[in-house]
Amino acid sequence: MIEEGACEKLPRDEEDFAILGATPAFAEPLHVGRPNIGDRERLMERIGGILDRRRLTNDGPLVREFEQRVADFVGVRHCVATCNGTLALQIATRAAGLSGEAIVSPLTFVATVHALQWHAVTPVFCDVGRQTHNLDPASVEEVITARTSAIVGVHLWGRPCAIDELTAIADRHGLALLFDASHAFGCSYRGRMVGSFGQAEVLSFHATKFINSFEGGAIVTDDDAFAEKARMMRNHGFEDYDKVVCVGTNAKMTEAAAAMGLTSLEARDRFYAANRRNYDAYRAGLDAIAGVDLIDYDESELCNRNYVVVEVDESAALSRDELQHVLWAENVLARRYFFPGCHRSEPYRSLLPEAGLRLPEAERLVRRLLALPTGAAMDPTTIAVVAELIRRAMAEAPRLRRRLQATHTDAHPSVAA
Ligand code: T4K
Repeated sequence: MIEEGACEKLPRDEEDFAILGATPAFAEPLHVGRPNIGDRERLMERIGGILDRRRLTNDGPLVREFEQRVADFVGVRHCVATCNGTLALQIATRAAGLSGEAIVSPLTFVATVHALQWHAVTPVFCDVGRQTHNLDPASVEEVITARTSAIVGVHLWGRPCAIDELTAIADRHGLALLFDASHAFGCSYRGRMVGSFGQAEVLSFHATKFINSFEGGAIVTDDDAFAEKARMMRNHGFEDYDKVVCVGTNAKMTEAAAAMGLTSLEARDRFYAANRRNYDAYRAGLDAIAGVDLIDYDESELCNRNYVVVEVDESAALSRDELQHVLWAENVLARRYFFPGCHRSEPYRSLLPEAGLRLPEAERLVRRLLALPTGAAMDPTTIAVVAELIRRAMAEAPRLRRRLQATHTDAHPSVAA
């Protein structure tokens, strides 16, 4: 079974739009990031087992099992599960011994950059490729200085970075190479699973991710020493009872999170299939709408397709922001990931006020990208309606724009809603 959603479409005149006063197309909000849910009975059984065992956290049996399953799936020796991806990034930053500067994409969720700043490593923003949305290797070379200690790549939307090129640059300059693979669990690069590259990669199992553990994350690596350090840092630096050997934090994954993670992982084939089917439905529905381009995934690789992202360019009848307003009024809560770009978010905006000048492609993309709802809670019938709304909105742009200009505002719809 793939279709779990069956989002209720409300009856109304086809000529109408909610932004013009009609009933919204959908009764309930369609979210980007509606969680994928695995087998409920299996989850409840596991939760029951946790209560019976009274082992709730700190390296419990379900966490260990989850770590083993993730490591096997990715094809690495070690998985250190954490309570979220952000702490996994922070621990990876410290375990890799980063200092000085680290090169990072501005087009990512802000946690990637905060993790560096949190450890007093200065993020140096580097531009992304127009097509790939990931770090542009040529631009990476240009921003390496004597203070650079690392490159931190992000596999945005699940599309792997130029891993071979970044590895070559890191090797040539003696830099650490880490990847934020929060979007790319379950994706492959040249036939090998993402998670197995660089010194270590970081995963997120947040509720909105392909595989979720409510909240959760992990560091995956083949480096024995790195894994050992990360494991201790996750638990306050304890090597053993009464023996603290390094600085640490509390980033432990709970047993309940591992129960959800294991249950999600078991359902991954269904999630792959749902996302594939949703992506194809968007591809069909958005076909040949001027200025609206759905991003591609490499058909020869395994991909979770957990993000459905369109670029709305200047040739579109409505701007990205105008389209977003129209969709929000219909209860389609499309998101401007990752507007306005990390370099324009505090504290980086104040620390590096000129950064945008060196980032023309990222600046261009943050004004164009729009993420649309997908995941197992969506279904092709609902997606056909969303796509048709976009098509009709573009066709009736002048009427809609007049209303948008009359009623507001540059306010983001989430503020107005
Ligand atoms: N690196 C990258 C590249 C990342 O994308 C992320 C996380 C991280 C690192 C850090 O990993 P974690 O520390 O989070 O494990 C969300 C998520 O909070 C964030 O985890 C995620 N990236 C980012 C892309 O999206 P928001 O503020 O957009 O959304 P949020 O959590 O409010 O969820 C979006 C919508 O999804 C909600 O409005 C409603 C729906 N939703 C959400 C949750 C949590 C549900 O229906 N049920 C839910 O339980 O940041």
